[in-house]
Amino acid sequence: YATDSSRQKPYYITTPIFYPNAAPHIGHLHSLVVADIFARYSKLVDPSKPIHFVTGTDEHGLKIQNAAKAKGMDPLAFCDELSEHFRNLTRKANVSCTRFTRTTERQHCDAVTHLWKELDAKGLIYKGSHAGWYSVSDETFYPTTQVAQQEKDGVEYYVSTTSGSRVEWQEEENYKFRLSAFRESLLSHYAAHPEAIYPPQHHTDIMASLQESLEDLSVSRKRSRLTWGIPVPNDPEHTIYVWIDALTTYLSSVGYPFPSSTVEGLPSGTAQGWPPNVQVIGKDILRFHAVYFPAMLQALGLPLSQRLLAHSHWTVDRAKMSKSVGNVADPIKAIDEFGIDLVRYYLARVGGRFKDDVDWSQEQLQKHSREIISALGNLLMRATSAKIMKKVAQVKRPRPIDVPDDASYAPLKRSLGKLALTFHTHVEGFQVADAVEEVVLVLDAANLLMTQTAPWAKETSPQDAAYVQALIFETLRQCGILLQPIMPDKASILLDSLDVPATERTLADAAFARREVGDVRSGVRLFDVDLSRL
Ligand code: ME8
Repeated sequence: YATDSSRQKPYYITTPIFYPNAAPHIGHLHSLVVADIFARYSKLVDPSKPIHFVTGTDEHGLKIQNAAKAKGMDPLAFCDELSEHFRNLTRKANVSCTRFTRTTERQHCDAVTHLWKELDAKGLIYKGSHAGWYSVSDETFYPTTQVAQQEKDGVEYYVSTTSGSRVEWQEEENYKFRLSAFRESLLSHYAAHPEAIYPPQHHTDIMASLQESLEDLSVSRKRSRLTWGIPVPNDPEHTIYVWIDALTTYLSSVGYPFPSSTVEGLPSGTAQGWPPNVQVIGKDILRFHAVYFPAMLQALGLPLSQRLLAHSHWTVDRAKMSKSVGNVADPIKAIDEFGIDLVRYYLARVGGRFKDDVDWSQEQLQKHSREIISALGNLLMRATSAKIMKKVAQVKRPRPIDVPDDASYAPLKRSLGKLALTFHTHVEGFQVADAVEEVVLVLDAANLLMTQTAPWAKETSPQDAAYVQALIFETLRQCGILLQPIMPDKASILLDSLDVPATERTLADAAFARREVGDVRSGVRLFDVDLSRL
C-alpha cells in the first residue's frame, strides 16, 4: 500500500520560465530566490513533505527567433547556450529547484500539443482573424487604449503605455481560444478566493478588469511570421502562441497529461503536485497568470493554482533595467563580490515587500550586508570569545529557561518566546521582508544586551556572564533555524558551530529551548567578506 509521503500532495512551487534572449539579470535572480525561500520554508515546516520546485527557460517565439537571427545562430543552438546561463544561476544562487525545464524539450512539446487538442475537442478553439498592436518584446497584443505614438530623430513609432515596449500593427488569420467564455467563472473564483493573488491590490485590479470585459485570445501565429515554435496540430501553417506554450510548462513539468489514477483516492495530478501551492511571478506577467492560465485550467477541468505572488520590480537609478540603456544589474557579479547569502539577504530584506518597486544599488547591498554581518556574525564572535568561554566554564551552563526574568533579561526572553510564531505568520502572509526584520530586531536586542551587561568585563560574575551567553546562544540558535530559507549556507555554518543536531533544525525546533546548547565552537567567523574593499 501507499506510504504516507506518496499519499501526500507534494508542495508545488514555480517561478516564471525566463526568456533566454540575453543573460539573466537581478530581476530573474529575485524571482528564483523568492521561490526558493518558500520551497525551503516548506521543508522547515514539514521536512517529510515532498517538494516540486520548477523553473526553466521559455525558448520559443518571435523574441527568441529574432535574437538568434541577430546573432546569425540557429535558434536551438542559441537557446542551448543561453539557457545554460540561467541553469548556472540556479546553481550559483543555491536555488533548490527540483526541475529545470526547457520548452524545447520533447516531453513539453508533446504536452502542449495534447493540451491544444483537448481544448479543440471541447470546441474552445476556432479559426478567426486578429488585428492589433503586437509587442515582440512582451510577446503580446495590446489594446489601442494602451498604445501611444512617440517620435525619435524624426521617426515615428508606437509603444505600449504599460510596458514601454515597441508595438507594431499586425493583422492576420489565426486561431482563437474562447477566453470570453470564462469571464464569469473566473470572477466567481476570485470572489471566493481573496488570497489567490498577492499583493491584494492586484487581486482588486484583476477582478475590476474581469468585470469590464474579456475578449477571446489569439493563440496562433502564421508560420510565415513565426517558425520557431510548436506547430498547431493538423495545421502546420500555424504555430502555437508562445504564451500558451510557456504556461503549459507548469503542467508539463509535473507530468501532464496526468495519468488518471496514480494514487488511489487522489484526484489525477495530485500525486505529482498539481495544483501549485504558490506561483511566483513578476507583476509584468500578472494577466497571463491570473486570467489566461486559470481559464486554460478551467477549460481542462483542472484545479487552479492556490496562490499567485506577483512581486514588484527592481530598478536601477529608479529606471527600468534595459540592455539598450546599459543599466542591467548583473547577479553573477554581485554573487562573486558579496557571496550568495548576502545577496539573498538583500533580496529578501529589501525586495521582500513585493508592493513597490525598489532600487538596486551597490551601496544598499553593502549597507544591508554590513547590517547582518554585524548583527549576526559579530554576535557569534562576541558571544564565543575565549574570554567569555573561559569565565562561563566556571559555572554550570544554564538552560535559557533558567535565566532569571529580571529587567535586563526579560525583554529578550519575551521576544525569543514568540519569534518563531511571528516569523511564521509573516512568511505565511507573504511578508518576507517583515519576517527578516523580526530576526534583525531580535539580533539587535541581543547585541544590546551584550553591550549593556558586558559579560567579558571583570565586574560581571561568571554566573551573570553565563546567563547572558545562554540567552545569546538561544537567540543565535533560533535565528539560525529561521534564516535557513534566506541564507542557507551561513545558517548551516552557524547551527553547526552551535552544535545543533541536523534533526533539530525545523520550525518546531525554533520554539524557546528547554535545554542548554551542546558543544559550542569558539571564534567561528561567519562572513569572510571585507566590505571596506568593495
Ligand atoms: O516574461 N525586477 O520572461 P522574462 C524583478 N518568459 N523581477 C524581474 C524584473 C525586474 N526588474 N525583470 C524581470 C517572461 N523580472 C516569460 C515568462 S512564464 C510562463 C513565462 C522577473 O525573461 C519577473 O519574475 O521576461 C518577471 O515576471 C520575469 O522575470 C520575466 O522574465
